[in-house]
Amino acid sequence: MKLYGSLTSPYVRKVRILVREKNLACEFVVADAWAADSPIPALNPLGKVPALALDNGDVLFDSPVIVEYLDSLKVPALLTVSGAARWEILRWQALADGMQDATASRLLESRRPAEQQSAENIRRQEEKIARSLKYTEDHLHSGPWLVSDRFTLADLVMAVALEYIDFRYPHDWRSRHPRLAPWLTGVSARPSLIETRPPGMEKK
Ligand SMILES: N[C@@H](CCC(=O)N[C@@H](CS)C(=O)NCC(=O)O)C(=O)O
Repeated sequence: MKLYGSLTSPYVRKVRILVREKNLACEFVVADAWAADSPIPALNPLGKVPALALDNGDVLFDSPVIVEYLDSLKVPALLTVSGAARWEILRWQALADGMQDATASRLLESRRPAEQQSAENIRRQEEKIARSLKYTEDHLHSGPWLVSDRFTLADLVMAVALEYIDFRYPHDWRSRHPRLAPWLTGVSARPSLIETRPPGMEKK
């Protein structure tokens, strides 16, 4: 298997962490979705990373699809649990992906020429992020994990989303969410997170 993606994409990082946590044999191919000669549109018509090329020639894309496939290959399952926990994990993934979508939208808007920027769009994205941070703080349990009594995809995706906010929208969310900050410190100490941190992303 080959995983195509950039070093800075949080969606790609999610998959890389899962590969590392499950010790799967998967080559990582660095590819820039935005480059004129990018191999990505030939793999994914949406032109986005991550894309996972399987050994049989098939290609999977969209990180939730890829993590579900990879998780099914080998125990321990980080997602493929049954019952209420499964829906909780998938909801955390939807929230984390949405936080990344909002952070990326805000970044792209702020990089447009000043006269073309929409302050309204930036404000809307920042509100989504603020509400999601509060939701996460409000739904933390007393233990170290978001769902069940062990590390799951929920912890993985939320840690990636929070570190992406620190990377692309640095602001003091920690003082407003005093339980979330130590929670992230605990999860982000895992080797899988340390090894996949993008160049230039400092650990808080
Ligand atoms: N829903 C997709 C989002 C992937 C995504 O937005 N990737 C970005 C990189 S962070 C990308 O490839 N953007 C290129 C483009 O939009 O043309 C997923 O979860 O895989």
